Amino acid sequence: MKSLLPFATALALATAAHSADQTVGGLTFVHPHAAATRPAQLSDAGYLTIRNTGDQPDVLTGISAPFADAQLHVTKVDANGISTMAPVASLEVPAHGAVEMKPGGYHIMMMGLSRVLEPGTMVPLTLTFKNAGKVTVPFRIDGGAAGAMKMDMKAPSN
Ligand SMILES: [Cu+2]
Repeated sequence: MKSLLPFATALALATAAHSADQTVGGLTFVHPHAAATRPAQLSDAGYLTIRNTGDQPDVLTGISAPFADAQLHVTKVDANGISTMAPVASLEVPAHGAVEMKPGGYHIMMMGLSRVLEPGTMVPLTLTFKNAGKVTVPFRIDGGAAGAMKMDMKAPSN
C-alpha cells in the first residue's frame, strides 16, 4: 500500500508547513488548493488568495511546477454567457490589498500533468514576484471528484 512519489522528499518540507498559511515578506498565501485528478487527466486548476500587508504593491510575474506546465489564467464570461479562459502575463497584488484566485476568475492552470494529484497530498508551485522573488507554496489537493467516482488506487506508480 505504498505509493511513494518521486519527489516525496521535496514535499516533506512543504507538508510540514501546510497547517498555517505561508507568509513571505509582506505576502500571505491563503488556502492554496487544487482539485484531485484522475489517471490520464492532463490539466487542473489551482486557487489561492494572495494578501499583501506591505506598503508597496507586488506583481506576480510567473508560475512554475515540477509536475506540470503552470501559468496564470483568467476566465471571462462574455455577453452570451460563454466562458473562455486566457493566459495572463502578470497580476498586481495591491499594497494593503489582496487578489483572490477562484473558479470563474483568475486561476493557476496546470497543463501536461506528469502525475496524478491525489486527494490529501501537497504539491509545490513556485510563484515569482517582482519584489518578493520566487516563493514555493504548497498546494493542498482536495477530494475533487473522488467521492462521486470510486477508484481503486492500489498501484498508482507513475
Ligand atoms: Cu485556465
